[in-house]
Amino acid sequence: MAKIRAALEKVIPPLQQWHGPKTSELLRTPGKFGLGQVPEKCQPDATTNVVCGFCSTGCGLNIHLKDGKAVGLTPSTDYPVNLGMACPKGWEALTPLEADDRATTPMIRKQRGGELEPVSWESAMSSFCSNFKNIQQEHGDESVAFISTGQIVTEEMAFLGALAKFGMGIRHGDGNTRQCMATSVVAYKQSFGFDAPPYTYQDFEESDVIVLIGSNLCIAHPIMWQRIERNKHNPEIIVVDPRKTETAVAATQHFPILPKSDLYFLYGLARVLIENGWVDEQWIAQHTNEYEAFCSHVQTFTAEQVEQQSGITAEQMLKLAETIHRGERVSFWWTMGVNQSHEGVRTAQAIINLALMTGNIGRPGTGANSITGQCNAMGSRLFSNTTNLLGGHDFANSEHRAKVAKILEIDEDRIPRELGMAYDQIVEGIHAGKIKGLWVLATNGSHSWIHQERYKEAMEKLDYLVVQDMYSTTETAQQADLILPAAGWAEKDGVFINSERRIGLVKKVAEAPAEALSDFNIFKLISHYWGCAEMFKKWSTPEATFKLLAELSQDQPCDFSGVTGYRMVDDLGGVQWPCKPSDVAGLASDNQRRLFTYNLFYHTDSKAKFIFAEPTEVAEPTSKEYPFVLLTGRGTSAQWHTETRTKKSAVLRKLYPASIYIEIHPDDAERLAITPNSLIKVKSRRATIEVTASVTPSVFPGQLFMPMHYAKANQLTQASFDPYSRQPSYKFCAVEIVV
Ligand SMILES: Nc1nc2c(c(=O)[nH]1)N[C@H]1C(S)=C(S)[C@@H](COP(=O)(O)OP(=O)(O)OC[C@H]3O[C@@H](n4cnc5c(=O)[nH]c(N)nc54)[C@H](O)[C@@H]3O)O[C@H]1N2
Ligand SMILES: Nc1nc2c(c(=O)[nH]1)N[C@H]1C(S)=C(S)[C@@H](COP(=O)(O)OP(=O)(O)OC[C@H]3O[C@@H](n4cnc5c(=O)[nH]c(N)nc54)[C@H](O)[C@@H]3O)O[C@H]1N2
Ligand code: SF4
Ligand SMILES: [Mo]
Repeated sequence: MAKIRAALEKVIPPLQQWHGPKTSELLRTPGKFGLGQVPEKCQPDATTNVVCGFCSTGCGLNIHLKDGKAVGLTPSTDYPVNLGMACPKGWEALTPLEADDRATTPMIRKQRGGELEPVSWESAMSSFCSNFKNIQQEHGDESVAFISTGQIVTEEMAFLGALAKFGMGIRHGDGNTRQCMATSVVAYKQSFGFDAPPYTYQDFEESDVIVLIGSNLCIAHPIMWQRIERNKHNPEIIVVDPRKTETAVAATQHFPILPKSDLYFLYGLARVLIENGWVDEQWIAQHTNEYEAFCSHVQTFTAEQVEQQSGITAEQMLKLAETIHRGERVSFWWTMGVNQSHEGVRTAQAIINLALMTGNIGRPGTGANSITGQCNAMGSRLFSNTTNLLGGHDFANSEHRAKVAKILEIDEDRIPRELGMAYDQIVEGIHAGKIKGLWVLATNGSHSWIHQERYKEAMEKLDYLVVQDMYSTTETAQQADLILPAAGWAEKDGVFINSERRIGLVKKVAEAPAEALSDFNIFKLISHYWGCAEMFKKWSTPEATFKLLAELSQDQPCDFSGVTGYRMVDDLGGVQWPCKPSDVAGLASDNQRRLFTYNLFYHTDSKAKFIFAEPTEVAEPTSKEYPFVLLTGRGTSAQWHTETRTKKSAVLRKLYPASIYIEIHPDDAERLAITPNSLIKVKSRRATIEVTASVTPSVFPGQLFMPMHYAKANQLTQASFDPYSRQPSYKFCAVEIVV
């Protein structure tokens, strides 16, 4: 073991040099595979800033080091994102690294139903390559797929996409971001011509009207909420959410629309703005297309119809429209209440339309702003090689393929000419017997994917399932044939891109346990054993890869070719894209930049486009048999998704209920004789589960809310998707309470 460990250490790239020795001073030792470098010495006792690895806010955390190892952390006071603040997860970020259930060696299940047994990396690699190659030989390249994440660093995200699609011939691969961001990606691409959230966090402080749609900022992005708290303009804070959330309670106006009535509500609002002349005609004429058609479209959304569909009266709507009209700097923000809908894309575009028609874009405190979710959602959107060719390029565009092939020095024919299947199509492809092998990385679909049973059954149907994770105990890892043990956040180097497009640095400040390797090094090992290492010779270290990605981004809207390396990112407190070489000089004095300041959008005529459609019916409306709407989402600021990390902290565990609960309105509880904290059964067409009743007026009668963090939640959800983005509609299904 010691020999293997020593060999493996040689593929681990160096501790970086933000405050330590320069790269050139580090000892360069070619590794066993000719891939890596070994640091000469550990970092001295010091403090170094890294970006948090939970949510997309991307707070800076000062990691305090002793003998080069992290011993504690405090929020950075000089990082432009969080200004000295952190939420409970950030404060506890180092704790999950120490957990007992870390995956410490590769593990193989020799036969179905058998136990997972530890094996060497050599055996693991040989199993990985022989199984996937055999499947591809027998059933074609298309029969192996991967599902990844928005939570590994951008360099790893890109390496995975390139290795899988260019190196291994895999055609179908998707990111966890499909669960989360696909709607915003499509909405922005169609409306603006590129996937480009335009804002900077300073906008939270500069708006005088802040409109939050389907976003529970206080829980899901607490530090963004703190930025609103710092706003000196006494802003109107408007929340559009069916529930009386923590954010709705803190707002100045709450519009508790009926679930999934957003399109009626937003088109109705647009009509009132137009009828009162509260629109910026001149700006619209100069910078947009399709406005006339949009005006005729919204005429049909009468006050009566809007009230009937959304529950919002004409009087309430007029008040909202007036507030927006009076605002000089109005910003519109949305998150999963919009994206996770059967018509998410058109809903997001209805929000974009409001910003365009009122001229609220490109100026401080304005914008049509999609808030991202995971720490590297934005990195995944642009660089995972799934929904875009690396760097926001297009697989179908031959010039783009030629550019990427030239920079990577690979044969252009290795680049697929079309997008692969989306996440749900991969799952259904498994059921249909088309996909036989699956590689799941840094995501836990057996807990988080919609209609859980169908996902779990798909995993069982596979000939071969590989799970690459920090922990061997996740629901998905428990179904694996092979587990590859991964280093986690702070055990490796790379960059995340946060919600405001800021590239921020993650550094290796802790050792991964035993034989666990960074995802980057796992990809290197795979490329070696697969026989395509030659293709990735330019991807020698995370930083070399970062520079490749910067080169790939050149001339794209997300161009960051002015960023010369990690040290620059570190010195500047993160860098927002775009950052061309000509932008660099201004960065030191202006590190809060927004897009569209010159009203130039990314379509060929530089104009933005009004896009709209008729509302459609939800896939599973309530009925006599299933009379309640089930909403799902985030429970507390201390819980992260499927809880593989946050449940490892005793501090965080104290901040939320230990077992699954459901929120129900007091009137419904009384009618059904449900007492607070009693166990009740909730039934959907998929499953019946037992949960604790939390009786609270935060939900309205006829609606229930369940946090997604408990494993059972997705047993109930119904698999329906937005037709354009294929994002799951997690926030609506019909259920009943069995008394
Ligand atoms: N503590 C914590 N923070 C997180 C995460 C976490 O797991 N824990 N996850 C991160 C990730 S990946 C994401 S994507 C974000 C998600 O951040 P948010 O989207 O803010 O969180 P959710 O609770 O999923 O959903 C937001 C709100 O949508 C509302 N909603 C439901 N249906 C509708 C509807 O039809 N219309 C409207 N207008 N609203 C509706 C819900 O009531 C809910 O309050 O959070 C990020 N931050
Ligand atoms: N009902 C319902 N379901 C939902 C949602 C909802 O609102 N309602 N929200 C959806 C949304 S928006 C999201 S983003 C998803 C989240 O769903 P998931 O992505 O499945 O959630 P996580 O628990 O964050 O899973 C990340 C996994 O990666 C592992 N990991 C962490 N860091 C690393 C690393 O560096 N390398 C490797 N290899 N592994 C690592 C963790 O241990 C964990 O197993 O859930 C979705 N599911
Ligand atoms: S708000 Fe998000 S980025 Fe900031 S400390 Fe909390 S989890 Fe980390
Ligand atoms: Mo998400």
